[in-house]
Amino acid sequence: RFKAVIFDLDGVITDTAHYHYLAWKQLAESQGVHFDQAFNENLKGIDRMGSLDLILASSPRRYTQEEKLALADEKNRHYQELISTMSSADLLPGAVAALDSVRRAGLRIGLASVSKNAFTVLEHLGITDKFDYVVDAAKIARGKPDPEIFLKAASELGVAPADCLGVEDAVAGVAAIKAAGMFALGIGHPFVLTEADVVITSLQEFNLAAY
Ligand code: B16
Ligand code: MG
Repeated sequence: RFKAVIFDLDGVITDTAHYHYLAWKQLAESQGVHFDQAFNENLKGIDRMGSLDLILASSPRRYTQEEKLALADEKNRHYQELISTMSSADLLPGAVAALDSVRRAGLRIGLASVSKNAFTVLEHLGITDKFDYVVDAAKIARGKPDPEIFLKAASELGVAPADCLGVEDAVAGVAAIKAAGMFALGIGHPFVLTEADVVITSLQEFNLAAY
């Protein structure tokens, strides 16, 4: 019943969330801010400057815009160093099989990641050519939970939002899919992704015919 499937990247196709965690943790601690896995959950699907603002909110210090840009840059350099050794071994189980099943069913395939490093990650994973359209996060004004990125993917794929299935691991991402008027498939736990239409544990359980 769908005409396109639009995937999130981090946490759905590959686990870059761990690399984001390591890079943010170092940055936060350099500013005297405590950072742990639980806090990292709040940053999933949130863009770079938005994530930094959430971290610095626990600091008593006030930062100028210039200082914030420098800190965001520092985190990004560290993150890029961490992802430079990624390969197809970093694909999450079931990811390639899911992409291939969508292709076989004749649907269009999009990628909606707010990461400005998404193109690099796709190259490392060796799956760039599996997508009909990859949104350039640099051209998106509002991050998730705003629906902009999913609507952009749908319009570039030439498919109405109501005919799209969106796949997300983050609360903000599921909210973006629902705000776009799409069917939301959550990857994770139903008690976390409460807004999703269906939740599965990983793409290993992906079954297009079931939604
Ligand atoms: P960057 P997604 C998001 O990607 C991550 O979940 C989030 O943690 C990260 O801060 C954001 O990308 C920005 O990434 O600093 O590389 O531009 O889940 O939308 O694929
Ligand atoms: Mg994600």
